[in-house]
Amino acid sequence: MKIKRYVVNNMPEALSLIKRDLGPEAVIISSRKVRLPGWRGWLAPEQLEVTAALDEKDDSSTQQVLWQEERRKWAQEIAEVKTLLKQVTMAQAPGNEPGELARWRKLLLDLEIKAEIIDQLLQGIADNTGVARDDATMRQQLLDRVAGMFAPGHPAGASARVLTFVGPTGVGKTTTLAKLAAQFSIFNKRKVALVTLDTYRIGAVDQLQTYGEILGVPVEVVMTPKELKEAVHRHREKDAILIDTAGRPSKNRMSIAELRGFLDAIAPMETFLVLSCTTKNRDLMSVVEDFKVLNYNSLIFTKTDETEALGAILNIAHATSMPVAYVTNGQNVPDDIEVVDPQKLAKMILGAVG
Ligand SMILES: Nc1nc2c(ncn2[C@@H]2O[C@H](COP(=O)(O)OP(=O)(O)O)[C@@H](O)[C@H]2O)c(=O)[nH]1
Ligand SMILES: [Mg+2]
Repeated sequence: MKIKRYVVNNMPEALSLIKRDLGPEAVIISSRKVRLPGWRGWLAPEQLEVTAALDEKDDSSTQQVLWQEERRKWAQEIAEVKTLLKQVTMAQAPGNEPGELARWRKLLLDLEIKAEIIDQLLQGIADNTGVARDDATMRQQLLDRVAGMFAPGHPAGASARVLTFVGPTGVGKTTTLAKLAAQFSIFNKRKVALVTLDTYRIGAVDQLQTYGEILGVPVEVVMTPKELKEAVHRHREKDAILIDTAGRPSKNRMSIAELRGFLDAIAPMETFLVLSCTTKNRDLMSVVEDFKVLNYNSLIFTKTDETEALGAILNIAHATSMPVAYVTNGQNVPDDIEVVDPQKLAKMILGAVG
């Protein structure tokens, strides 16, 4: 600290001297009236003694450093809040997503995967700045997430002895049954019998009988629950009995209830709900509801060869929590059928997107 003392006639004189010597930052630390020493002091007018000081430590620059540090902290905190807000709005308003994530959402929508499922698939998949990862990483993560949404596959029909195929008209029940009958009897060397309840449609019995003849397996046509029970009993030594049903318009509860009467008579081990990938999502949703009374326990999707967008498989499997046992991809018996598991389904649905 620099201290200086002045003896002056008045305060304005002191102030100008202090300013000249110590600069504008100096402060007055004391002032008092004094007389000059000796007899002359008594004759002359009183003088003013002013002591001023200047703190040489540069306070202003220290203050500035502190202020800058404070500002840096604030800026950092604001940035963090901004990122957080961005993530929250992103989750709530898909329209605000960064370009990459919005592009992925569009790709998934094009596959006809439901918006709620897409939300789940994309949730938290971006890095913490809200930017989607690179394509390969995104694709792999989506494959894992889609696979994770499927109920674990089970070796469909591998050991079940009585298998029933239910579902709407024309989805491919009889064709799928024939494909499986061929696989079981030709490749797995299992003893197979076919039973049909489909006596509604002209040609339905013929269709199954033709397959039976080609494969060399017996075909039973039954008209009542009692006949069904007897037919199943007659083939008790078979490894697999595959039961075909008439397609029910899913809105016709009477006919679904009637079918239930047949199934109750035999309590099948495996009931497949057969659905076509070419059916609209909305209609598929009502089919899975309407057929619930038949206690189906796994799903088969047909006609994957007729559409590019297989999102329906995920939508329905997710809504029903049922495993998907098979998908079929063409009219050829017995080749156009595949056993599937969650990983395979994920690859099939995502296809080449990304
Ligand atoms: N493209 C294609 N057609 C299929 C598939 N499965 C069945 N179909 C055809 O769909 C039509 C109806 O099949 P069908 O088995 O009689 O159906 P159902 O009424 O459910 O028994 C037939 O022309 C089949 O050849 C498939 O996976 N892909
Ligand atoms: Mg049929």
